Amino acid sequence: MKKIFALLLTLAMVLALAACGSQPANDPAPAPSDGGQTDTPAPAPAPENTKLVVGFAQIGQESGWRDAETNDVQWYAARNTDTVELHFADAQQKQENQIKAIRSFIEMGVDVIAFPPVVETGWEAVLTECQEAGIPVILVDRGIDANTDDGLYTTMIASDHVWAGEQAAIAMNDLLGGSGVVVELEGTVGASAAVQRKQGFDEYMAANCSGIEIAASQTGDFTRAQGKEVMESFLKTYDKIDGVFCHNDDMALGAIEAIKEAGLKPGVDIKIVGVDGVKGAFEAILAGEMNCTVECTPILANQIFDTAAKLKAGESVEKWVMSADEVYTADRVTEDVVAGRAY
Ligand code: GYE
Repeated sequence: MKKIFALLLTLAMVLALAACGSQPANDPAPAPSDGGQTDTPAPAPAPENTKLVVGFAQIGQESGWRDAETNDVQWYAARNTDTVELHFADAQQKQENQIKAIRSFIEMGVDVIAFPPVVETGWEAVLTECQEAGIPVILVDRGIDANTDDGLYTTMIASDHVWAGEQAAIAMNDLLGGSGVVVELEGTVGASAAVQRKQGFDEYMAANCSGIEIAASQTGDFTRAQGKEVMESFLKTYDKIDGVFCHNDDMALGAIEAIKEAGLKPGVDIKIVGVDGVKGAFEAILAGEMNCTVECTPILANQIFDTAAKLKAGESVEKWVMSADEVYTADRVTEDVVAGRAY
C-alpha cells in the first residue's frame, strides 16, 4: 500500500513539473506582489501591427481631379482593411495644415507618409523630421523645389507636367493654325503642377510658335470659380482672344461659363485647351465647347500602396514613377470614351 502511495506521489510530482516546463517562455513576468495581499496580473504587451500603415496628407478639395484622387486612395484602403491602415488628413489648401498632419503621422509612427506638396518650397524642416524618424516619404502628383535636397524624400509618383504644357502648346498651335492671341489660366501659385505646365507651354510657344502671342497669364488657383472670374476679367481687358490654355480642366470649365456669358462660343470663337482629362472636360469636348485636354491621371492608389509596401519591406524604388498620360483632341473623344471615364 505504501509503495502504491509513493508511486502515485512521484507521478503527481512529475506531472506538476511537466506542467511548469510547458509554460511558454514569453509569458509575462509575474507582477510584483504587495506582500501576498492582492496579485495584479501584468498588462499583456501590445500586439505588433502587421498592417501597412500609411499617412496621407491631402491638399484639399480644389478640383474634380483632386476629389478623384482622394476617392481612389480611400476606396483602396476600404477594400484592403485586412492589410492596410490609412490615416487621411485634408489640409484645406494650407501648407501649414499639411505640415501639421505630417508631424502627427510621425508621432503615430506610421510606416510610410505620402502627400502632394501644395507648393514646391518650404518642406526642408518637416522632411528632415521624417528622415530622422526613419519614415520613407512618397511625393504624390506634385514635386518639390529642385534646389531642395532630394534625399529628403524617397520617391515621387506623378505625371510629367512640363510634357503636359508642351502638349498643350502643340495642340493650341494646331487649333490656331499658327497665329493668334492666347491667354493663360495658371494653377496655384508656386505649385509644381502650375510652374512646370507653364514652363512647358511658354517655352514651346517661344521656340516654335512665333505667330502666337501670350497676352496675359494669371492664376485661377486650379478652381472652377476662380477660372471663371479671371477669364471674365481677361474678356473685359482684351478685344480679341483666340485661345485659352488652362492649367487644369476645372478652370477650363469655369472659362467656358465666362465665355458663354460674354456672348461668345467656347471651343469655336475661343479655343480651349485644358489639363487633367476629367469627365466634365470630355463632355465639354463632345459638346464642341472645349477642344483638347492633356490627361494627368489621378488614379494613383495602387502605385502608392504597392510602393509603400516595398518601402516597408526595405526594397528600393525608382526616384520618379512617372504616370503614362495621353492627349485627347476632339477627334479622339467619342461617346464611349466619355462613358468609360469614371471621374
Ligand atoms: O491637375 C489639378 C489639381 O497636382 C496634378 O492639382 C495635380 C493638379 C491637378 O488640383 O486639377
